[in-house]
Amino acid sequence: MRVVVVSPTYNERDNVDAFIASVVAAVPDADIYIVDDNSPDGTGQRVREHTEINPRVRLIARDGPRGYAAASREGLVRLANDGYEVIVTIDCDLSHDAQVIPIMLRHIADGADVVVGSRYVQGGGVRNWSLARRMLSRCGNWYTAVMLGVEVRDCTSGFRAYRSDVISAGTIAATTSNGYAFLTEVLFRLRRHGGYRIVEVPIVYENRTAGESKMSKTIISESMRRVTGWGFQRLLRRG
Ligand SMILES: Nc1nc2c(ncn2[C@@H]2O[C@H](COP(=O)(O)OP(=O)(O)O)[C@@H](O)[C@H]2O)c(=O)[nH]1
Ligand SMILES: [Mg+2]
Repeated sequence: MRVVVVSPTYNERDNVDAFIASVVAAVPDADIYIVDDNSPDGTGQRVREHTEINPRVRLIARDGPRGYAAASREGLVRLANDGYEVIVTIDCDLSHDAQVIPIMLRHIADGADVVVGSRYVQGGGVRNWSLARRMLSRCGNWYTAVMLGVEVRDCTSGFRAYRSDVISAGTIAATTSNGYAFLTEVLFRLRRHGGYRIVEVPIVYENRTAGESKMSKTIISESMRRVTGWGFQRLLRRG
């Protein structure tokens, strides 16, 4: 299988070295793409230095308005078009344990279309997250399940593996979210499309120790608005 690991970054200079090392250790044969939004802290420059010593590492340097969704969409669509068979998405802040990637790849080899690294299945969890952040994540997932009927327990996990046909089907290219709502939108669109096998594997999410979270009120309110909107769309289609 041709596998690529892609990570969107914004101000992750203090994490990117350890991140790349962890992915190389977990999946030495995979290519690694960092999609950087012109980070002011020089993340892109640091990645460029990696590309000179490791040909498996590549940088997609974006210009213009930044956004988790735009960077993820661009990376996924481009890499699917480049002919990779499996695309793994993972955060660069070391919250996601790269050692889980081989487990995800095994599920894909066994016939899964999408594998979601899940905090909310047996064996999964969260370490060092504030109570507020835990509540936000739990409530968000509960609301999403109620509104959208998506059966995935952790809809906002960005640690996933996609068989690239899933991306070529237009479900991901068609997304319109800006923030982390993108992650829910992808699952909602896959569900509406139908016929995809989505598997969850447990992950223990570690809160970042370097750099800052980009979670914001704008991102939270976008998620609430979007999930509510998709929920009503779903009800109307039924009726
Ligand atoms: N390219 C890009 N990456 C982003 C942006 N916002 C967040 N990220 C990356 O997305 C991943 C998750 O973001 P993070 O701030 O850790 O979110 P949290 O874990 O939900 O607090 C990290 O690798 C970030 O660097 C953005 O606007 N553009
Ligand atoms: Mg994070």
